This record gives sequence, structure tokens and C-alpha cells, in this order.
Amino acid sequence: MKRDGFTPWPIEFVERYTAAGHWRGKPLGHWTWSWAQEYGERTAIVDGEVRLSYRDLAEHVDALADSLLDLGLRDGDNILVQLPNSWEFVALFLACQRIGVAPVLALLAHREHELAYLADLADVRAIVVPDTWQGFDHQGLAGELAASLPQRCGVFVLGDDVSKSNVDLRSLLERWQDPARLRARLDATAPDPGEIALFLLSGGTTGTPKIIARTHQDYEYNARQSGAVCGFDAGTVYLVTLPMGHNFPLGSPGILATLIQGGRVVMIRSPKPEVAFPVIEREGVTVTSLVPAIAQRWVEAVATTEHDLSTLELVQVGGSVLDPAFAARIGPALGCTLQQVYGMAEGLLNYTRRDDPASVTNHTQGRPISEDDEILIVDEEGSPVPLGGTGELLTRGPYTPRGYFRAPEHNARAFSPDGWYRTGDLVRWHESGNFVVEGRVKDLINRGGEKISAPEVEAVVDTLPAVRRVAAIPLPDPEYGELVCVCVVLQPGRSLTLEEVRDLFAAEGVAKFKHPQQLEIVADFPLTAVGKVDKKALRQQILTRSEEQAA
Ligand code: OOB
Repeated sequence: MKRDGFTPWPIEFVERYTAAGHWRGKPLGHWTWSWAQEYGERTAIVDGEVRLSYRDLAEHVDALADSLLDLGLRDGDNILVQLPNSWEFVALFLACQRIGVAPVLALLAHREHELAYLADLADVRAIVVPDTWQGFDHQGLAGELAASLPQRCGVFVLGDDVSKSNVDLRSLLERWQDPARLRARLDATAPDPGEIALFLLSGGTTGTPKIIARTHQDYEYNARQSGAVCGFDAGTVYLVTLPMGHNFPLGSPGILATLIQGGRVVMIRSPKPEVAFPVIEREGVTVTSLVPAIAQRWVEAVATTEHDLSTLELVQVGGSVLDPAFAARIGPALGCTLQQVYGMAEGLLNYTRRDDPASVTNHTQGRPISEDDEILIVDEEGSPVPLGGTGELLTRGPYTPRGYFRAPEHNARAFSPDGWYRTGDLVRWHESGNFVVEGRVKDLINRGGEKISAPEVEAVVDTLPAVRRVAAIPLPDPEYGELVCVCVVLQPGRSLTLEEVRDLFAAEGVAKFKHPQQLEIVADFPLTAVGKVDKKALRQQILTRSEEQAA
């Protein structure tokens, strides 16, 4: 079912991607049974003591899809999903794909500030949460949020403590119908493969978060082609270490490519070495994906672990800058090959290849996966830079959508008139034909792979009466790469502390990872030639000031 606010690919590109075999004309949900037929009794998913075969998975997915229909969800509806890594989350994701319901993949760290916005933007018909998670009452918040929305919105809960007014997600997964008949019924009403399958969150560079609609066939290609490039096969045992609502573990190549290949997906709920290492040993994990901050913890912990990690073949690291000196330590420490991944929820994926020499895997962020990924590297005027020069990366391709969802004004800036996505990343070509990410022109803070929109932080700080002007900037952080620093010009005679700023973020229900870690009071902001805050100069000013204070 068509939704408004989606920017389609022009027809000539649809034809081109279809003719090339990238797009297969099938909804994502079609594949669950095609995998079950091919891989049948092999184990698809392991989650603690739960082990599901491909057939079990397909049956649970259909049972859940049917229950969602019973609850009134329909092709064209959207739901907000905020769940920990679990087999139920995978089943829910696939069940949605069976019936054309698109999940908005929120993070567990999100609170009312983010969830209320997303629920409204996507006009969601249900919110799916754990009962509690790390001491937070998600069920309570979801209930309040659902009640505050103009549309009817259900609350589905995963956990042992589901309140009577809500729907118990586990009960929806129970199988009681004849699987063949149910399958035929669901097949008959399968969604349009060119329609929206899921929404990924954008790192964002605007005051309000943006979401990215990914279609069934573009996302299937995203996963399948990633899997092919990364050598996923039936022997792959993929550990889901990062939160699965992220594009990286979900479909790059992640969970979906493992299932496409008939491998085994192993779920854990925390990336901590003490959680991951025993599971790697027990399940014989061969591949996982990490952000640099977590890779750092693993490399430190492996020195003293008693667990046997020798089955690990490939560790993929991406999401934020990886220091080349540290990169060189990862493979030897973990006894596997390092693969750098430079990707984005907006589409384009780059991987170093498994057989690249260390000079490439340690120093570059990989190259695109598709022969139809179009690449431009341009200067500030939009002209291509000479080969080897650094510029902004622009891209188009078979899994890079042409616009953000319901964001026409932002799209006019983020996409060129002929559909190129402006990544905001500064890159150059390495002589190996791979990208080196040199920096960015976009206004965000990358904290250990979690993206924080600077304008979003600024909009919150700006509501404080003491604040005349505010600018959020990234400063170096030893553990997470970057931290959020807010620079404030005060109103005359006023004062402000970091604690007051953080209290405000907590009171506003902003996700914890966005709370500022540093506050700098300045007399004024340096300005660019066109009168905007010169954040580069401001950052330099703050860094120099801290150095002087430390000396
Ligand atoms: C991944 O996706 P997002 O949407 O959270 O963030 C995308 C942005 C990129 O535009 C770039 O600024 C940064 O994150 N980034 C990297 C990087 N990988 C992503 N910066 C430096 N080095 C890298 N290797 O982060 C994502 C999506 C799919 C796979 C992997 C990562």
C-alpha cells in the first residue's frame, strides 16, 4: 500500500536495477518461506536456550503476521519498534514484511523526546517495547505515549510482566493454525515489493530527526549483495553484537544476509566481552560486527580471557573513525581478519574485502558493493575534485533512496536535483580504489557510532533562559571518539552549569547518549564569511583553551 511522503526512484532507474537483477520483485517477507524450503531443519536463530530452525522461524513469523492482522494492522501501516536483540525481534521484523507493515526501528536509549516525534511523524499504529529494560519502564512510557496520540495506537510488550491493557507479544507468536493454509493466505495478500518495508533512523543534521524509508527490494539487495561481498555462506555463524535496529547488524550484511545464505544468527543483548566471548565459544561464531569503541574493549579483554575465540574468522568494524594504529592490532589480537565498513542508513555501503592486504584493511574504509553505485567527490562549489583529492561524497544507487520520509524541505538540501544524496562525509580515493574517510561537513557528533544531530542538541539548550546563543560541537573522547560539547553565549548577568544543562535533557526525556558532557561559556562565536557560526574555528578555540588550562 502506498504511503505519502516517499520519494520513488525514477522509472528509468527502476527498470535498470530490475534488469540488472538487483531488484527481484519480491517483498522481503517472501523470503522467509523460501529460506525454510531450502534450509528446513537447520538452525536459523539461537537466542540463549532458544534454538529455532528455518521452518520454526517461518511458522512463528506467519503466526505473528496473522495475529497482527487480527489486531487490526494493515498493509501501509507503520509501527514503532524499540526492542532488545532477541529472536522475537527478528520474528516481528519478518512478520511485518509478510503483511506490509513497516517498523520504525528506534533505539532502546530513546525516550519520550525521540519516541513522541517518531510516533507522530510516521503516524504509527502500535508501539512495541520490552516491559522494562535496564531498569527503565518502557511499558509505562509506551502506554502514556500511545494514549497521547491522535490516532489509535496499540502497545505490544515483550517480557514477563505485561500489563492487562497491553498485548503480550509472545502470545502472538504461538502457532495453532495449519502452516500451509496460513502461508497460502498470507502469500495471497503479499505487499508491493517497491513499497516501504522499514524505516531506519538517520544520524541527522537537523533540529528534528529524519527517517529513511527502505523498500523491500532495495533492502533485500542491500543485504544479499553485502553478504556476497563479505563472503557470507551456509557456514556463517553471525553474532548480533550491536543493537539490531541499526542498519549494520540488521542488513549490512548482518542478520538478513546470514539468513539468505542459510547460516546461523546468534543473538546477545550486550556487546560486553564477558557476555559475547562465552557465546562465541559455545556457538562457534565466525563473524560479527562492532563499532570501534567496542572493538577496543574486546581487544583489551581478549588478553586475559579464558574463552576460545578461534572460530572467529571476520570482525567487521564501522560506524565511526577507526584509528589505523589500532586497526592493525584488531586482527592479531582477536585471531581473525579485520574488515572495515563505511556505511550509512541512507544507503551506500563500502567494505574492505577479505583478501585485501593489511595496508588496505588498516588504512581505508572500503569500496562500494554494487557496480551500480554511482560516486562523485566534489568541492564546495559542487565541482568534481581531481583524483586523489578530498571532497564531499555524493552518491546514487540501487539501495540509496532518493529522499528522507516526509521531509521535503530537508530533501531539497540533502539531495541534488538529479537525485544524488549528499552524504556530508569528506572522503578521498586511496590508490587501492578504496575510500578514506577524512572528516565531514555535516553538523553532527559521532559518539562511538551513535549519531547525534548538533541542531537537535542546540534546540534543547536554547530553551534555557540563561542562553543567548548555543552551538554543539564534537570534542575528542578517548573511549567513544567524540563527545558532545555545548558552547554557550550567556544572556547578560546570567550563569549556567553543565549540571543544569544535563538536568534539562533528562527532564525533556532526551536519550542519554545525547546529553552534553561538556559546557563551555564563551563571549561570542567566531563567524564564517556568510555569518554562520564557524564551528571549526570554535572547536579549535575550545581545544586551545583546554590545552592552555592543562599546561
Ligand atoms: C552507519 O550508519 P549511520 O547511518 O549510523 O551513520 C552513517 C555515517 C556516515 O555518513 C559517516 O559519517 C559515519 O557514519 N561512518 C563512518 C564509518 N562508517 C560510518 N565514519 C568513518 N569511518 C567509518 N567506517 O554508521 C553504518 C551503516 C551500515 C554499516 C556500517 C555503518
